[in-house]
Amino acid sequence: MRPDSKRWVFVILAAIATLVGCAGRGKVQTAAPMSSGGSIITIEAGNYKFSPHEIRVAKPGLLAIEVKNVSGSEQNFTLKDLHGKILKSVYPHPGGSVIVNVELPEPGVYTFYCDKAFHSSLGMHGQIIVGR
Ligand SMILES: [Cu+2]
Repeated sequence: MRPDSKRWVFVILAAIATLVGCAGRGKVQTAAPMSSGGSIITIEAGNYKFSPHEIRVAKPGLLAIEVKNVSGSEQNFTLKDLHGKILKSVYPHPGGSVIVNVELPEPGVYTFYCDKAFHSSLGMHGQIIVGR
């Protein structure tokens, strides 16, 4: 396959993944690769949910996350490593956003949630799936 057609296969697969993701309770999105080598994604913190709630990252490395608070109240974004240790915890104000730069050193499922009382149990949580 020519490099060009490989690229199109990827774009089409990504589009299908996005469509399938939209059918669920939330959104699944793949982090965009940056020329510097890491990946970037924007996560919206709404009322008791994160969107996307599932993020796919192609491989281990730096992930830049913009956490946008689109709700009318205070929210939190806490990210844990594969062993349950907190990597980052930030509080974007209503209408504001915070950039979180985090190193995800190995493949696996990293979980995130909002630490405000009851928010996580009401659905305000998600995961970042890092591939090999
Ligand atoms: Cu919250």
